Amino acid sequence: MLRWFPENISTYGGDIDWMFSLVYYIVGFWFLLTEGVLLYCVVRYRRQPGRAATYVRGQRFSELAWVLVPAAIVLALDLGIDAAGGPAWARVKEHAPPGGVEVHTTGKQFNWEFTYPGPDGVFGTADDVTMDNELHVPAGQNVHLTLTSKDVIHSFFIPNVRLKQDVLPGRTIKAWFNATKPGRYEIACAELCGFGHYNMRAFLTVHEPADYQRWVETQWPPAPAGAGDARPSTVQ
Ligand SMILES: [Cu+2]
Repeated sequence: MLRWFPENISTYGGDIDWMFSLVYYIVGFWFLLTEGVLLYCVVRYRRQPGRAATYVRGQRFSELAWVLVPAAIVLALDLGIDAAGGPAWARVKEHAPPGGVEVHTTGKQFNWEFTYPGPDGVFGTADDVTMDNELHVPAGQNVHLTLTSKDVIHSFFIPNVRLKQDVLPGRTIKAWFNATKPGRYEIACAELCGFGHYNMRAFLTVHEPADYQRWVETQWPPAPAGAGDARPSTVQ
């Protein structure tokens, strides 16, 4: 595994790291091999007195093979990587597990805005709770994000969770994660989005479930008298 990565705290992070390592080692191997061959040829066939360069027209099959064989190898490796990474990709991008906490996330120059449904459990009502640059979630539970942008293209990136998703104005995109280790982690924008891009930084706080419940009780407004309080259902 690649040791310089930030600590993985998400349930699918191991799959992402495995895919990254696979690509890294395959590309690394071929990079070293091809650069080695290139250096060898540069030295071995350097200009020498009395030796004329050979003009290769690339018409014979033995000459074409220098292009076709590497192209076939690259294609085979690409397909192999696709096949190996397919299940992990489907798990992360296509089959979000049900249940857990839902947060609407909006990118804007130059903040991340997080909106919770509030005590009534419904988005778009008066008791919604919105915070700039603070995402709080319970450990060990699915977190479903609905991502959009108010202005330009941003990219929502939590390195420790191995989640990176482009955020586009005019579109809502779903993403999910399940963070297993309580703590405070950095959220960044990974798309150059304007002069304040460098400062588009937020934090993910992963709480123990009981602490998350306490956070909800202290940070969210109380449920109005007589109205149902949907808060307990946010933590199963
Ligand atoms: Cu941005």
